[in-house]
Amino acid sequence: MLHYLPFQLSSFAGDIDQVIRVIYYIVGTWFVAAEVILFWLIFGSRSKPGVRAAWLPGTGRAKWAVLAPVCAVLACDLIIEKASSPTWEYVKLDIPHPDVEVKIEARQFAWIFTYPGKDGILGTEDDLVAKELHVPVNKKVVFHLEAADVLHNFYVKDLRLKQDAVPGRSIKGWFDTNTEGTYEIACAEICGKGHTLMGSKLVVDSNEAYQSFLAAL
Ligand SMILES: [Cu+2]
Repeated sequence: MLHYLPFQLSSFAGDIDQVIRVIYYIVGTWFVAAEVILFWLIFGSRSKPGVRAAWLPGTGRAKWAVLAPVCAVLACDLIIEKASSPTWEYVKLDIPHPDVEVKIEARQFAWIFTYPGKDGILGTEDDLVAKELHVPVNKKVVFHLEAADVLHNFYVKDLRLKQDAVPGRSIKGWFDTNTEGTYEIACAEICGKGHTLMGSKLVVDSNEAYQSFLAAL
């Protein structure tokens, strides 16, 4: 099933897939174990002639029937934590120096992308506005994600990037890309009647094509 994971467009996509793999195998093992125990209990505990049901007080050896799974779940949590914390640090805490900076605004039901104009500063009068997100390939893009009305979520599956957009907040994040092409942007938070139509495109351009895109805005 894991080979259905989408293309790895960002430098952190492989790391995130690795975390998904760890969780997949841990949860998969638990699922199989839980079903085996469930059916064993159902069929093993059926009424037998001459055997009366007994009440177990949950002390002595019986308490380990509860404590052992609790300890195992805690151990699995720590394994997932250990596997995911370097990725979390790389993606969420170490925001790199940007090659491109863009403001991403989500509103019912569209995405608006704002680039700095000639002055290179976002939030000034010469800013450039686009309906598609163009970025140059192999560059680091830092975004400032905002929501104009309700909760939205900026989701690009090929980047393995999914970030809530929260009204009243500007959330900073980053990504990079390794292959030119056009990729889907979706809103991953049910935000109203037009939610399913709230899509856009991430276009990863060559450097020249990106400059032409900016010049045409
Ligand atoms: Cu939305």
